[in-house]
Amino acid sequence: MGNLNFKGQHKEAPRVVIMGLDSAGKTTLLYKLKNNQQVETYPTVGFNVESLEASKYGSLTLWDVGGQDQLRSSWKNYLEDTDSLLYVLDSTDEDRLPEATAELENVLNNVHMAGVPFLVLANKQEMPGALSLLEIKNRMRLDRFNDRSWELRGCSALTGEGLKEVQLALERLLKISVNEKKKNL
Ligand SMILES: Nc1nc2c(ncn2[C@@H]2O[C@H](COP(=O)(O)OP(=O)(O)OP(=O)(O)O)[C@@H](O)[C@H]2O)c(=O)[nH]1
Ligand SMILES: [Mg+2]
Repeated sequence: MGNLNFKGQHKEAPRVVIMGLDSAGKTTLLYKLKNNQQVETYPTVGFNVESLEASKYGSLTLWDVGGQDQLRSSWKNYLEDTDSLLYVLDSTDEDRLPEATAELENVLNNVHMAGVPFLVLANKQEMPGALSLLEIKNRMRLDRFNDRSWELRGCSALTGEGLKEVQLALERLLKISVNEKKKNL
């Protein structure tokens, strides 16, 4: 029967885009969430898309978009109708945190992203030297984005640590997003 929306009409699965710099761990995360499997990844050229049976919404559609520098100009093509953004960081890549922050700002400033909730995933937390959540929150100045709902979670896409909480946080944000859409109809 598929998903029904609040009016009982057929509704597409909520759409979540996964973005972040190259090598942040987006594709690893996607397949760990989907199959609980560790996969060998290659830098993504284009995108991967998977549906995830995860929530009371039935299924989610997850878009994992390649993060290499020359691919980032195409990110804007994935943002229309997005219900939530998963923004993945390599917590050990301190040098590129400013670049990751600037790219997040770009995405959030896109016209299609107004008010869209987002979840920052501080990935690779199992690695020695990973930045703490507090450091990440402060350095990225995430409080600037308090005009919308956002959350910050730590995880390891490699070991699966923290992914249950990631899924719960995503569901909370999707609930907010879907309720906002209802209000605006
Ligand atoms: N230690 C550690 N390594 C990870 C983790 N997640 C991903 N990796 C590794 O990081 C590298 C890059 O992972 P990908 O999932 O391909 O990164 P990506 O964000 O999809 O990269 P692009 O497709 O180029 O944008 C791989 O060697 C992964 O095994 C993690 O949580 N911990
Ligand atoms: Mg990838």
